[in-house]
Amino acid sequence: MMAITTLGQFIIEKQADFPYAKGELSRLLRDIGIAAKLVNREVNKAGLADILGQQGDTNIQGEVQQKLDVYADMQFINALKVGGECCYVASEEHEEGVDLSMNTVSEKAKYIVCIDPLDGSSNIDSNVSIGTIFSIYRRLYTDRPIQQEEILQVGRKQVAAGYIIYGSSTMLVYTTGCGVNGFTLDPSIGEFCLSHPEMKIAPTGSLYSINEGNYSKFPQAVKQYIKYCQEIDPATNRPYTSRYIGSMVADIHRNLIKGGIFIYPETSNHPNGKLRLMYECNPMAFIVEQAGGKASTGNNAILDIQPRLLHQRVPIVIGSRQMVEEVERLYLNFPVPFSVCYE
Ligand code: AHM
Ligand code: MG
Repeated sequence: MMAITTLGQFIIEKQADFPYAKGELSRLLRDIGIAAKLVNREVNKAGLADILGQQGDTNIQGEVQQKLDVYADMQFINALKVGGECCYVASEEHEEGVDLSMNTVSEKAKYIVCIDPLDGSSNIDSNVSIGTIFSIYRRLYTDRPIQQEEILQVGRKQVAAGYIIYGSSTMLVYTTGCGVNGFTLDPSIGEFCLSHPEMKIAPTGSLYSINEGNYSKFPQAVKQYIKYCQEIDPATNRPYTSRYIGSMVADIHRNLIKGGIFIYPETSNHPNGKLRLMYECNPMAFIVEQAGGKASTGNNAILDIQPRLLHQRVPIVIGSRQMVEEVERLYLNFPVPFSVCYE
């Protein structure tokens, strides 16, 4: 029988690789893992409990909040508050971040967490996979109240990032900058168990994921790439297969396993795209790059964008390295026609 490694054991083993680590990041990851299990429990019984449907409030993006969004946000923030390792949470559900540094337990906390507690929530009512995305930064100063520049750090400064996918099984996938590992929740023991060690994305693949309904609003480079995906060329395994769930975590997770590309570009009516830099694009970019893939706006590496706003949107092209590079080549031929300003 194969020995099981739980997420908790794995985190502790990895901490031993860093002799000066004091365990704070390990505890923070553990806290996120615990909250994920609580959210998973509610997601799983969503059709049974009176938790499906909308809460009646809108979040700062003007989107209607689903009840589960609110529940997930509360669980993650509570776990981070009680855990004491995080001093500030930037969440998709809050216009301003949540400052935890006033709590005695977190006043010396060294970490900042950016989180989308429940991404793809428009899929909840139809039982389609949804996810949580998180990103962790180290504080720059510990002798003053939290500064804006500490919250808006460039993606390359992430110390850890991960996602949880609530799908046909529930998985937690994360990186601390030394590769990517995936854990599947075993409901019989209530533990995330190492199931996908050292995940790697294939250099190329045959899946492309994009909301083609927006085709007429896409920039020329993306239109050309879609044509390229649909052309017949047995040498490059084309035509590719189109797969789009409409849940970023699920789309990127599938492409990570099978090889492929996910694109949410700028459009004529949304010149900065839809997805948010701080808690959607940066963490997914860190994970995919750590797995050997690439993440770009079409012109620039996602991880090199200097954030200016907490809820800033950016176009994203992410996945198998060679596929992303093909899109970048097309962007060189067709410069962005819209006024992309990454805000
Ligand atoms: P959300 O944060 O409001 O859930 O929106 C993000 C989601 C992503 O998961 C997904 O890739 C995208 O929105 C789908 O958008 P669209 O319906 O425009 O294709
Ligand atoms: Mg989201």
